[in-house]
Amino acid sequence: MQSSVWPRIRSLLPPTLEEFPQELGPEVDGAIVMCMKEAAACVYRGDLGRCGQLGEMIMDYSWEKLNGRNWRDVSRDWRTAYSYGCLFKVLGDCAGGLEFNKDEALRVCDMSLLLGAEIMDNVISKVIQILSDPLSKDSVETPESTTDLTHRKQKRVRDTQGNEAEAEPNGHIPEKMPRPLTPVLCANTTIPTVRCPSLEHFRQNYLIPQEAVILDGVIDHWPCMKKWSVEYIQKVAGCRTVPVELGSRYTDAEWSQSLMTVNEFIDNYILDQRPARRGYLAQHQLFEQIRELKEDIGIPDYCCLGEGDEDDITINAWFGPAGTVSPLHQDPQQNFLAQIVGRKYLRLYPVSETRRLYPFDSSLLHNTSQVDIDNPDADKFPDFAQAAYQECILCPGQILFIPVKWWHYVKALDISFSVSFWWS
Ligand SMILES: O=C(O)CCC(=O)C(=O)O
Repeated sequence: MQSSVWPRIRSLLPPTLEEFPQELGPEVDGAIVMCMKEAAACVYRGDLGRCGQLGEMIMDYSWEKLNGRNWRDVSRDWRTAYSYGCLFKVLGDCAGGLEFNKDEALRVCDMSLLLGAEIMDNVISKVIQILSDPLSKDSVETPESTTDLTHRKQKRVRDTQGNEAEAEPNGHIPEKMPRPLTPVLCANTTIPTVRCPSLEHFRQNYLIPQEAVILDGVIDHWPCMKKWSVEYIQKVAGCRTVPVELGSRYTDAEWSQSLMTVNEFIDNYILDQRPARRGYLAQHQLFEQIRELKEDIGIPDYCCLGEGDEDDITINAWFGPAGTVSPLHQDPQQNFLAQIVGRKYLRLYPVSETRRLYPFDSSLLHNTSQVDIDNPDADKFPDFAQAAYQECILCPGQILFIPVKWWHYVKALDISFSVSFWWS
């Protein structure tokens, strides 16, 4: 018996083996080229089990090539091979019957989007679309990926302050992350807010003079403003694999990145906020990877004042718990930071203050200040206290314009989802 998705997935492939692309470049070992030819032949003679096995072999072998060197030195040929491995593995999985695990197939597709190269006119994204269709229901759902939170076995109890908390299996109630206090802002440092300014007003008063401003009322019509919540993200993206930043801030030595499903991220870092655990889904590929989320947002109209095309705009997702910090840093493009869920505190310093902010010397961190804004060391950074800044609490529905290269420090005051648009 075959899964119900199989006919739709099969229809994405060329009708004959002869038309199946042989796109592997010269860097790929002959043995892998042979595996790929054999896997393609298996598809057309209906031996999908073998096709899946070969796909897994190609994935494993190319994985070593992808991870054996610096990412920027990895050749596109091996990334292409990795994506073909993923495709064959998923074809094998999807053709299977009862034991077809949709979440595992989605995981493999995401690995291809994250690490591989685009193949066969973006076939992997098309497979994801079919797998994500709620009408394809014959797969095995694994407990970790179920969107229903009630499956979790941990007992809910009350902590010492009467708040509901989850006990660990040994009955210990974990210490909860204290919610950050809402800073009180001073009138003369507060970033001004304007409601729906005209393009010309924004250009004359903020873009040309390079002044920060909060724009109110310009994204009220984006579907995300009504739809997005933790539950919604779980529903549309829970089973998707994404990179997550682990650690309090990227300047810390123990900071790292890890791949996990959105559900794992939400369960372990959003809903379970222990001080020792910090995770941030901060990613510029998220909207390319998860099209359902991209459909919920727009592009701020003011981006048309830039010189680039819409395709040149980088859209980043920032999803994390209260207390998540992005250390003081600057970026090389203009930025519209749109706040969708929760509030964020931001502090901005103009480029002219760079000397007082003590950027790191290293080429990797030259755009990051050494000063810990929450706890500045006046002995090491004596001029920092004199640096002039502006600040704001960015609320849902607002966009903050951060001029190019302005330094910005960000702290989430609530569970927060923001979307930033880097444009020039
Ligand atoms: O929201 C954040 O944590 C950081 C945002 C940011 O740095 C950016 O959009 O450039």
